[in-house]
Amino acid sequence: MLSEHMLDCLNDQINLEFYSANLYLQMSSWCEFKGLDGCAGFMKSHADEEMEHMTRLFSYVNETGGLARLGQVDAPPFEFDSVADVFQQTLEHEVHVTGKINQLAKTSQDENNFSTFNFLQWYVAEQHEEEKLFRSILDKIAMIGLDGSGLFFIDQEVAKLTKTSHAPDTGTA
Ligand code: OFO
Repeated sequence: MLSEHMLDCLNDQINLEFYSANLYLQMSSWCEFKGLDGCAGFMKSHADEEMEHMTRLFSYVNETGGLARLGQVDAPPFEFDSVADVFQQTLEHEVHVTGKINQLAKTSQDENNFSTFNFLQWYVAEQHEEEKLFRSILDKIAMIGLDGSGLFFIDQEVAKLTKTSHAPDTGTA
């Protein structure tokens, strides 16, 4: 059973996961437009992951007797200064999402809603992985640089991460 407040917070998070998916899909379009096929594939697969995050929340709300509600989703930005800008904005967005997940966990704890608190632990672990992943990409960009063939090598390195970036398997939800 979810309180009205908990339900509203979970529905807001559903909306935010949709926005994340659209943001990363839009970024994948920008990367492809710039000939960065590795980065485009990576961001597209990350957009798919965000839709899985959304569906996981959507199912949880409905399984718990609540009504999952889909709201209006803001249009994401579509112009970026560079591939470094894409990944910097991605990291900043993930830090923002981590804050929202932490707030959700806090709310569930304050309400003694331990089922929801337990459900949210998957997201807590996922946010740790996502921030780590995007920080590592920014580190690679700083190391390799964007000059000359640097961009080509970054695109290749990011393409490799598409195959190894998995969501954590905590066995919940
Ligand atoms: Fe990239 O994070 Fe969803 O939750």
